[in-house]
Amino acid sequence: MKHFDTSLYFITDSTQYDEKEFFRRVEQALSGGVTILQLREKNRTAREYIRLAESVHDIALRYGVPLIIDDRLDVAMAVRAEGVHLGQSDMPVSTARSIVGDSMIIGATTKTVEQAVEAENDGADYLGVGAIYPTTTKVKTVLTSVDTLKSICQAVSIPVNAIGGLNRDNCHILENTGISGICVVSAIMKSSDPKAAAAELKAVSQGLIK
Ligand code: TZP
Ligand code: MG
Repeated sequence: MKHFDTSLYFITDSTQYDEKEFFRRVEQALSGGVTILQLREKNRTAREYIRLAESVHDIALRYGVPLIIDDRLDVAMAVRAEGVHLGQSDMPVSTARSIVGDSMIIGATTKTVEQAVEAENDGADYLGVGAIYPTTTKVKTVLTSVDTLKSICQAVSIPVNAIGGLNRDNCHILENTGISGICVVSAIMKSSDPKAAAAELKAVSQGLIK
């Protein structure tokens, strides 16, 4: 059994910052209490993705926080990241699991109970469910209702995280859904104080999951 805590799952977006500022923000977020970190890069070559992932992994390791690579198992394996996150158009969870065995955390994006149950059966370790609210982050997604989120939490035994437009002021609708944590991009990435934002969101999330 792999041990990881999804209560405050921070997903990066490097598009608006130079590298120095990006790393500074990631480090600030980690020092504020992020419990799991995802590097999410949509417009990088494999070579660029690996180079960036190596640096981010070095930072995450200093904080003892697992690094998850979005979309790309090859990149995750290349940098010995702790995990990979797979969407419905990425490599199937079962394929990834057969390649890496038990060693790696595999997360999956699911929007229906059927997808969630399939991902769990295929070997996913956690699920991301959303978007709960409209998001300003560049992503192809549709809204997922809180009722569906709740049904997914009831249908699977692995941790389920809510995602999409979440911030400290609007998470209350996630109360009593059964989530294990929240995933955020903008609420930390675009904050003027990523460390304080992470600390606040962690307190909010911990209040929700009890
Ligand atoms: N998947 C569903 S919504 C989303 C992803 C990757 C983006 C969430 O970003 P933000 O800025 O926290 O709304
Ligand atoms: Mg993906």
